[in-house]
Amino acid sequence: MSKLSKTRIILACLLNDSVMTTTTAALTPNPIPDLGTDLTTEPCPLTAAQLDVLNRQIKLWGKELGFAHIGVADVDLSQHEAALQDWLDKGYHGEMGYMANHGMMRARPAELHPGAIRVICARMDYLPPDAGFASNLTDPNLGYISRYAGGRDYHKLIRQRLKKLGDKINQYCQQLDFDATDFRPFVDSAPILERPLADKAGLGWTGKHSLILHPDAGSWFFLGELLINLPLPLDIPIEEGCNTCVACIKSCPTDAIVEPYVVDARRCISYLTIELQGAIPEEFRPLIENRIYGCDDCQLVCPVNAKAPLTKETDFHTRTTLIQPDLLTLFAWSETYFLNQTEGSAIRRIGHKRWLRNIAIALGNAPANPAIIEALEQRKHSEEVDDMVLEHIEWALVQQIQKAPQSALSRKTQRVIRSIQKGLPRDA
Ligand code: B12
Ligand code: SF4
Ligand code: SF4
Repeated sequence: MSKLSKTRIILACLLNDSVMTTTTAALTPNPIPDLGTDLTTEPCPLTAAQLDVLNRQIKLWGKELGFAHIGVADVDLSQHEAALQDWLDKGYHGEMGYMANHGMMRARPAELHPGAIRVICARMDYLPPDAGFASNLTDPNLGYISRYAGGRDYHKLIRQRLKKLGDKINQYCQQLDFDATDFRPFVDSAPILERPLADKAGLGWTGKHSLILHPDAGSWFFLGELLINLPLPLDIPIEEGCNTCVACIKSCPTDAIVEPYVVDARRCISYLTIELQGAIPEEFRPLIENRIYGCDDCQLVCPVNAKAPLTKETDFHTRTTLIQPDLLTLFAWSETYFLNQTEGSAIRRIGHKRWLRNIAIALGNAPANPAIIEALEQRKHSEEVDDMVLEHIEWALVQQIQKAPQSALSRKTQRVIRSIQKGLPRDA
């Protein structure tokens, strides 16, 4: 079927939208784009009743596919364009060029995928069992890895599930002799404003930390979307529930939440440890403490997370080597071992050099320890270290040496002691 006739069917469906009876929001038609075409030539074969049944079916299929909540929004994000532009104008995206490259297309799903008139928004929970947040953050000799990243990379998993959902919708429509269903799954990587869409689709409200949260589900979940050309009934946004709380803003280690709902990514530990390619600015290094991949603090202090469910996906459980991991052990990983241990994980994306960079900072922040100094000294001479990593190792060494007690033994004596501990453990 040609793109034009598909568009005609879609627009005819849109006109039919006004007879839907499911939700009040469903009665609000989208503005119809002026495509200069005759909209009446091909009637939409799906009736409002059929779309209503399909809508309920989509939610059941979503559950079967592991999504905890599915909601439907229209594609109009025009009210977010000014906030997005302001965020970009202030440079809050830092080095994330892809955030600015697509202009306002990020707020215009219908431009991203022509013909799309609805967004099926999905939530998948990722909180692993035995998260051990406090014990991990309290011990400065352990690395803290954001809990979304300890298991399998979510991008592929969620996209595959969304594709399956789209295929089911397609099959259903084909049974009704409608073979023009057209959909496209999105998860994170593509330039779409996922949170405002999820907010519209009733998946939760936008918290002051800018994440989506739900009274029954907290915020430990990923979002994914299916852009589609069917005029499904719309869901209704839920009421905002932060009220007077400002816990996330107050607790952010780097003051990255510069005003309610607005995060300056350049200050966010998630950006600094994951997105930033080069050196981490010195002012942030002590504040990062032992967080070596991402940060969860604004979610950890959020009272709404008290009720958050654990993930049902065993793939999101934290891998054994990443549970409360010892910094020195992680720092000793060769590139080959790093690639092997992080196979299929989001952590792999930052590469071994940025991994070492992040761990070097955490080692610099750890209490004075001759073993840390030795490990840093050793790494300095490793072939796997470039100038960027080296600079962080030098910084960490300075921190370690400065923290060593004034009455400390000479470096030579310290080395002798370490040799004794290593070589003569019985007599040490
Ligand atoms: C770039 C990005 C980042 C950047 C920037 C974060 C940011 N707050 O913008 C960095 C690297 C810092 C980051 C960090 C994290 N991210 Co991130 N990130 C994204 C990405 C790719 C784009 C976000 C974006 O467009 N930001 C630009 C701003 C302008 O848009 P926005 O915040 O979405 O929405 C604005 C408007 O809607 C408007 N607005 C909405 N409501 C209201 C209400 C009022 C009153 C006002 C004034 C404004 C307003 O203001 C908002 C803020 O400016 C999305 C995926 C996606 N494609 O959307 C994931 C995404 C937002 N990230 C996610 C996650 C999980 C995280 C982390 C928790 C990861 C971690 N543990 O380290 C942290 C949380 C940090 C935080 N508090 O935001 C999830 C969030 C899931 C959820 N429950 O909401 C997403 C959706 C990925 C996914 N598919 O699941 N992220
Ligand atoms: S993830 Fe951490 S650094 Fe980023 S806004 Fe939340 S608390 Fe602040
Ligand atoms: S910590 Fe408080 S202000 Fe921040 S998102 Fe949670 S409820 Fe809202």
